[in-house]
Amino acid sequence: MLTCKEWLVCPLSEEKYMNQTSLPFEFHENPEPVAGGGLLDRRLFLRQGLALGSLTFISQGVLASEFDRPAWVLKPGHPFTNYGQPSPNEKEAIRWISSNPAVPGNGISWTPLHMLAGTVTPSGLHFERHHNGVPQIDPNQHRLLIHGLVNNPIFLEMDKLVRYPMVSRFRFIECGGNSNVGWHDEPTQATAGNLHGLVSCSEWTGVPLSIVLEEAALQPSARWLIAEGADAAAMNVSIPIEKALDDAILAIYQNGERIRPENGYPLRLLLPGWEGVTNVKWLRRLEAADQPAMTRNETAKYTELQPDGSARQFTFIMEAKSLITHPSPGHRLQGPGLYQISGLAWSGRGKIKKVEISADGGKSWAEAELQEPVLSKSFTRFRIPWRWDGGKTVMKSRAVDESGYIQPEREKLILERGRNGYFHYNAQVAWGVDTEGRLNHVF
Ligand SMILES: Nc1nc2c(c(=O)[nH]1)N[C@H]1C(S)=C(S)[C@@H](COP(=O)(O)O)O[C@H]1N2
Ligand SMILES: [Mo]
Repeated sequence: MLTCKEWLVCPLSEEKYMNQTSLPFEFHENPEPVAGGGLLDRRLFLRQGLALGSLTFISQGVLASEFDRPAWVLKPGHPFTNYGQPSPNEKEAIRWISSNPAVPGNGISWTPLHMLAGTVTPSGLHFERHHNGVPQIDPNQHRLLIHGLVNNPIFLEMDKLVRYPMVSRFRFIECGGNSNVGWHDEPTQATAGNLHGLVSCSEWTGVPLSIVLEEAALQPSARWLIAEGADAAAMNVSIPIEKALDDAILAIYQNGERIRPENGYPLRLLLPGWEGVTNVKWLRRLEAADQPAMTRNETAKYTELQPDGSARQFTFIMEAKSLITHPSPGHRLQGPGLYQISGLAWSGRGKIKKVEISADGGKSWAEAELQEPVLSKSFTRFRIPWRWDGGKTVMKSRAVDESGYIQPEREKLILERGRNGYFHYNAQVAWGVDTEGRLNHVF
């Protein structure tokens, strides 16, 4: 549920952005909206931001003598530490944990997407899904076994694996169950992170799986790889050989440092763009087989009952999605004025091509600015300026990826998949704005 605290969001200084009459833009004072509800040209901030580079943002009229020196200027600071921590003033930017009290190692934690900016998820805030706790693995004893339908079975220690050539990729990981409250009848009221934060984006570094598989020499009948983790759940899933040979990575580093224990230390399988469960953590075994193993997580779980009674199975790709993170539920707009709408888009099929925003409940749309670089199967940050008139409205976003796939309306998704769903909810998300500047989740 909504945390009691509200994060106040003040309108941007209109005069700083708008009234620079000496600036060479076609709009100075009141840029024309480009869509209903007060959406403005997506390049507004960019262009004026550039030209404003030389302007000072310190309020005029403050005298140096009134500018008291704060306490921390008057005495030496703290000594430094071996490993940095976030500022103690940022205690609210934490993961929200939901675990089974009977089995505390089984549960999830959400990334606080509504508290973060940019595109990289700090490692300590990467979402988590554990089936049986976080194993404490001694990397010197950890081994990866590659066996089954291979001509050269391989037994790899970590110190051998790190001698293979590596690659680095910014890639998101999203649980197939992310956003599943979207299937409910009524919109759940919670923050954007607590509704949609089973997705995170890191820079992963490791060895392309194809290199190691080449060494193992797959037999022609090998069509699947059964991947197994070294946790007490011994979680395992079946992966088509095509994906393993395409862009799968034996990931060793996350955002520059060794993967965090929670995210698979010392070795995890990364299958870019594919549902979280296939990204096996604490990877210890890859068995080449001619058919899938039909494990729990590809039969009882992570399958989807369709309206006609059949089940979708092996629905690996996470389809395009977008989410307005700012402003979002929990944030409170402080009166009418100019705001920046910002959020994240991602697609398991490749790059995000376009994100459109509506500030009038879907009647009209305007294209948001995409922050460079736009990377494949990675978070893309979008932004658009918006002048809120103080009235009640609904804002939404929709993503289009490079395959041409358009993030569906909720009604369309439900029409296609029925109401028995739990996984793969990727419909457009709508936030209602009330006249008090509060945001809430609406369908
Ligand atoms: N060994 C093992 N791998 C696992 C899991 C697990 O419980 N054990 N959970 C899976 C699921 S369901 C998801 S969504 C992702 C979550 O990865 P994260 O905890 O790094 O975010 O890991 C997958 N890999
Ligand atoms: Mo998951």
